[in-house]
Amino acid sequence: MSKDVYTPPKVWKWDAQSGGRFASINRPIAGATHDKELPVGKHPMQLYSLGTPNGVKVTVMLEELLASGHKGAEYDAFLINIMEGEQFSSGFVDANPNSKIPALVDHSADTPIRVFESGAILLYLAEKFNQFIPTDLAARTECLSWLFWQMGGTPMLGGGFGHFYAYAPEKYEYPINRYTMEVKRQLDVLDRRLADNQFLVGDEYTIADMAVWPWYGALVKNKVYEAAEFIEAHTYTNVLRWTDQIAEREPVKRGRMVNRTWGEPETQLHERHDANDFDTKTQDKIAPKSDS
Ligand SMILES: N[C@@H](CCC(=O)N[C@@H](CS)C(=O)NCC(=O)O)C(=O)O
Repeated sequence: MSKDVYTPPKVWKWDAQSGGRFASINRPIAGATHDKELPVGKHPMQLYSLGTPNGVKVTVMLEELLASGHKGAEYDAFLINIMEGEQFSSGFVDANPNSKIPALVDHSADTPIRVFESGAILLYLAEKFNQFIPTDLAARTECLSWLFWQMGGTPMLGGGFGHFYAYAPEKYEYPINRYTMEVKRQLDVLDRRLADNQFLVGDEYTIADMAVWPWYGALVKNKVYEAAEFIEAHTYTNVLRWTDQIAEREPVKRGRMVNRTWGEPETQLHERHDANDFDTKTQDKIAPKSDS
């Protein structure tokens, strides 16, 4: 237990940077910091994102829809450099008042429809194209339960465990213990579910898998936070089996490359405007390294 005890003042003031990896972009206020419109490409779907787990959920879904023959899912994926504060441009705030990637604007409607929050984007696309969400009420409800499980629970993994284990300027035992306990519990929830189910909703691959996989799959494969040994990832054998199975899908391989700006060059496609971009990749933007 740390000996440094913080006594909060009566009123918190924004007068010092907290340190840590994201200190430069953290602010206690919302809204735009500068005027700049978002670019708009040629396709119905305009995605403004970055290849973090939250971003990958959506690019995997769009690639899955395209692979299933839904031409209406053609998309332009523009890169939002969150370390440079591009999520605070007036255009981005119009698309997502919460200033976080991913944000989607569907231009196929008479009036463009904006969608923010990765879970809402997955649900919007699943309903629009009637795919990757079961039609049977019980299975659909199970799918939504797992989708909301991810959206509600993962801040404990990213903002809690990942932040204090990997990103905080100093290591403190108390928050690391608290969030490790919770993340291991969550992994056990998944592992038990996947022991007798191929996917989260039985035999059907759905948006629930697309939401959960980029986070928990990356965690057990040591692709976020370098914590696999610490959390004994090898013990979650069913999660590992499911992670590998999903990673084999071609649309998943493509989706995880989009808006990715770190790792081996062949794993990155900074922006995606055409299906051929995967074959003729050009990397002309300097962009941030960020897994979450
Ligand atoms: N609940 C949101 C979380 C999105 C989120 O946290 N995005 C991060 C990157 S993974 C971001 O844009 N951070 C920029 C910032 O906080 O200013 C979602 O699922 O869409």
